[in-house]
Amino acid sequence: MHGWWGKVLYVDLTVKQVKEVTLDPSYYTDYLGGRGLAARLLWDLNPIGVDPFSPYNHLVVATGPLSSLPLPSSGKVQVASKSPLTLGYGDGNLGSMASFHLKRTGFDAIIVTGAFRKPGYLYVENNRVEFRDAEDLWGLDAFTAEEKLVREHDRNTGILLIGPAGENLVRYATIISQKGRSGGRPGIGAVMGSKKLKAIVVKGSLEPSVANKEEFRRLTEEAYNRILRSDNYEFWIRQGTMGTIVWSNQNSCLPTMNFREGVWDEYESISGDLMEKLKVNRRGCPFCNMACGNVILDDTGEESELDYENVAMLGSNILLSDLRRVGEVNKLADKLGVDTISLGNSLGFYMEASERGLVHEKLDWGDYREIKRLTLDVAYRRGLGAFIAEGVARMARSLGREAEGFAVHVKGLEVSAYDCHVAPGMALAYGTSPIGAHHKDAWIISYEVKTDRLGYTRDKTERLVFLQDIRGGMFESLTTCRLPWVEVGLDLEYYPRLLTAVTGLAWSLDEIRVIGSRIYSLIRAYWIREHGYWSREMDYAPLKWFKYPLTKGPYAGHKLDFQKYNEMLDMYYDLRGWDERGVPRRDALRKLELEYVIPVLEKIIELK
Ligand code: PTT
Ligand code: SF4
Repeated sequence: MHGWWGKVLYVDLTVKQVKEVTLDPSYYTDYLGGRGLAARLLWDLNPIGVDPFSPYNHLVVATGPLSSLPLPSSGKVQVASKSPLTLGYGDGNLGSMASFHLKRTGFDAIIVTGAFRKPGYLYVENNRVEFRDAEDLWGLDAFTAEEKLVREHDRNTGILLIGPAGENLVRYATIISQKGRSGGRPGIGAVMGSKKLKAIVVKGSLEPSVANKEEFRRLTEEAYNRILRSDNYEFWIRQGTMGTIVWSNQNSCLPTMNFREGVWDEYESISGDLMEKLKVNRRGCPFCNMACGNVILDDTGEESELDYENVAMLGSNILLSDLRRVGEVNKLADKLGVDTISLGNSLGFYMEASERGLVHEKLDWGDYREIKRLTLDVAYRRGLGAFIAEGVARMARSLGREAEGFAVHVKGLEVSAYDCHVAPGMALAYGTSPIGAHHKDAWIISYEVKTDRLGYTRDKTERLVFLQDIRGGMFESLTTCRLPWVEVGLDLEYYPRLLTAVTGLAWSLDEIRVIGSRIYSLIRAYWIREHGYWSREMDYAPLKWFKYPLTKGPYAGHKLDFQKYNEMLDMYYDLRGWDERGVPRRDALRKLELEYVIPVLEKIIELK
């Protein structure tokens, strides 16, 4: 096969054994790689209902057929497991040299099961695997531990590791790489922590094969040039994702005060324009010619790499109005290995609970000193930090009914940085994202703003399904960065053409969409299997956007309409081939060649 090695590395930490497993070629042609492959492997390998922190939960680190080949922005790697935050399927991706090296080990993925008795790390060099001691790394922050690992091995390795938050099983701990890349929002870092696995260090030297080298070279050269010549390139290079702060404020979707408002009068204090003035460096992922990691010096004079989501969630959402201060909390989150989106949500939720008098220990909006202290306390699960480390859904449940009304999450995963009081399509995107409320599967809000802001239409629902298939299906599985397409308009057709050149098999965008659809239904089946039931309420956007209208900005007085949201959800289910409960229909599963999930689901729920 070209594009895939056809085998994965299976590592059992408990017994310190490894085996090479050859997969049936259909695992690649039907699921591509990255997310698709991970979802299939977790379905196959995880015991039903496994506790995410049990040694029997599997962690999958996967590349795809295009990842880390010399083509635009290909340096991503997927990390996936059963999530300790949502108890459903969870994943994320990182732009990291770990993608480059894993791709060159001769394995398409590393699957980790079991748990070390004492802290350890994995060293994988091509097909050689070492189980190494990590007692001297345990307890160190992710930056310091990575420096030690670089000294131990050489700089030319790929390193994925966790900080203290992962070690202490913070439910939204992530996996970190290269001092500022983070992936696995639904607590995939905590799964590593539960296995006492501090790091995975990979080094690969095999050359992945490409079927049609000449066509591949021609396409990649053309694609790189198109990116450089695009209209938006110059602005993107200056601001990257940080340009979205001003856009969100203008369009009334900048999360403010725990998603109470969509505008903030101090937005300029955290804007991309200000970031440009403070910028000292720019970083990027492997093979990217539109590097977007903008680095400033934070409040303590150290480097902090900023992105829109981090700054909105740790800025406007908790009323912290100074980019250097936001940068400091962002850097702490990276060092500790905690997700900035869930952290900003959890702090914002607690601030609102405090304002309403629902908690004893007070926390004021924008209290920088307390925010810093609590960020550390979350990672070490100290005092109030241990409560906040549980995430919004669990905190709300323990505080009672009133708190559940302002808890901004879907299926337990905290919402990314777009307020949806006036964005029904985006609200549905959060509602139906396959890992809980993440924008990565369908950033439909930009389309919504340009077309029909207030409509609950079939057009938007169709667009949402298309975006999910492409972003959540294709990009997450290929596994490459989607930003060349989203931000500088690289034609989507490049991807099937590149895939054809690499694999030697003929691919069209429509065929890749079918794979996207298959992955969505498989992940839905996985959620149903793990939860043991399903109901459409699981796909509802947060209650807060239906209940409390905006009070500021051009859309003051607006909120989501519950009945119309439900009508859109019905359209969504119809397009996916799912019934009115959100359960895939038997014939839809057959059509997607997912027959193998039918007998499992039938034991849990009646299939229509
Ligand atoms: C992603 C999520 C995002 S998405 C952001 S900023 W964004 C936050 N980044 C965090 C961070 O940083 N540190 C931290 N401690 N927590 C963080 N949580 C948040 O995590 C990221 C870029 C970005 S920046 C985006 S939009 C795009 N996302 C892609 C995606 O999802 N898929 C894909 N195929 N390509 C993408 N390209 C872009 O990648 P999660 P990264 Mg991250 C520091 O992974 O779990 O999906 O959460 O991957 O290498 O840092 O690149 O305005
Ligand atoms: Fe990484 Fe940004 Fe390049 Fe995407 S555009 S590969 S996130 S540097």
